[in-house]
Amino acid sequence: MAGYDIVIKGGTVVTPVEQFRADIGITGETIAAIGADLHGERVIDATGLLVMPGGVDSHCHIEQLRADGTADEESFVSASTSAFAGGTTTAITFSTQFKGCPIGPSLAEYQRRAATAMMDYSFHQIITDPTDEVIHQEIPALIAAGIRSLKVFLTYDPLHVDDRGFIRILAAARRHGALVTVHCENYAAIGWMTEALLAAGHTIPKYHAWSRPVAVEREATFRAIALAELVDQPIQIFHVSCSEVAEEIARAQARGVKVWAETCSQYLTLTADDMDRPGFEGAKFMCSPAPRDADAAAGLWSQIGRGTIDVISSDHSGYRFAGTAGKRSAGVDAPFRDIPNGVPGLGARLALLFSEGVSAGRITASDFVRLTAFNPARLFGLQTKGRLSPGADADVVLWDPMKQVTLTNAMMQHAIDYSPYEGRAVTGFPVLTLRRGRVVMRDGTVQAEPGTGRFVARAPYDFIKPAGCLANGFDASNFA
Ligand code: DUC
Ligand code: ZN
Ligand code: ZN
Repeated sequence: MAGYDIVIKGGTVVTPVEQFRADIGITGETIAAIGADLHGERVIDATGLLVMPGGVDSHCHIEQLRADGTADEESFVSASTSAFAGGTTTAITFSTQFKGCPIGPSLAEYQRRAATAMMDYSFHQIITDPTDEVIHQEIPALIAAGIRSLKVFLTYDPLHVDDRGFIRILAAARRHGALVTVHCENYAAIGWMTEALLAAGHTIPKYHAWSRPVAVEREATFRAIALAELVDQPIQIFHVSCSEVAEEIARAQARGVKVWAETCSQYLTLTADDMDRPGFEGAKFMCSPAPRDADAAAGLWSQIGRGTIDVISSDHSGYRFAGTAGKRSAGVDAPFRDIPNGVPGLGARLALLFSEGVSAGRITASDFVRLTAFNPARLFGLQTKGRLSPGADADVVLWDPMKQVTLTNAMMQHAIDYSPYEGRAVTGFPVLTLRRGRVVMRDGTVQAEPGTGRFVARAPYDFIKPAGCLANGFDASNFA
């Protein structure tokens, strides 16, 4: 019988609001129909499985360029493999501006590298040096090219920008239509605490968490929101690590500020105690903000339940543990200040969240779809991603909700030689991934050719429109 190129048959379709038994018909790269008794040239049996949109991971550091011209070890090819293995089909990654340099050349190099991807991708542009040229020429140009999100670091040498620079970036985003994402930690406070800890001989990885307690993140979050409110520019607060920070965001949301919040799998599953493992092991769990404690994770789940936090990403940022290029790049027992920050999580994100969220009864499968695919796509203007509906890209993951798996690094299929989730038991696991109508993973085996991923340019969309609330009604955003 005539029909679709592919029909996914007999599964339970999960949308952001409901679950129902239906078939999905795919024509070419697109979902063409959802309904009963669909027929196709090829049938994928989904009996007993959940059928969900492929994950959208809106915060991944992949092949990120360094100032010396080298790049992080996780390539677009290895990251795509890991993403597909874990049920993710789209990622937003980071193009970096280096201080004292224009954006253009590093963005061009980054685009060249990203062209090897198998997953679909877009970029956040990190702005470190908001010069007149950057503000008036480069930001408008990259936004026009579909890179509709900027990232600002309020801490980290050499990336951080001061408040005046941040305001200039917010105003440029407002003028040209982009979301601004913010890494919120207080630069001076971390510097002061770090020097004090090192002077007292506290150098091992566990002191990373001591150098940046909750107050440091809460203050910067409050300040980022206040400045975004001043300019009337929508923002997303990245990697919220605890409820106290989420409370700052909830207060602003309640008074109508366009501020959204992301947390990451590591803040729901790791704690500061992981950085206190023997020897250098703790370095495997170091990221910023630092993981807190079990109460903080419980607080995050409750903020997710309240709707304060509506995106869960991985902040995938992998550094190898062995050798001298990754976590040990500053030496074998380097002080915590000099150990690269970041944990790999692109491949593990969905399994961790399904298990800790859905299987543990904290959220529904529809919540899971909203938090890990639908909301990130919607908030970042990826119009054809993160949903199963006619016209959307046929990015689909078939999920066995009962499958019990013990996570290993080999399963992650990334370029990093460890996983912080090694040995963790999860219930629920992806068994098949389709990217734009192509099966790219079946039972853990990934098959896709480098270069088949696609850059997703993002057009203007409602979330990035200013709220229209300006103090005294005066719009200063046209002032440089
Ligand atoms: N924190 C970030 O902000 N980026 C990458 C890794 C990390 O830990
Ligand atoms: Zn960050
Ligand atoms: Zn990050």
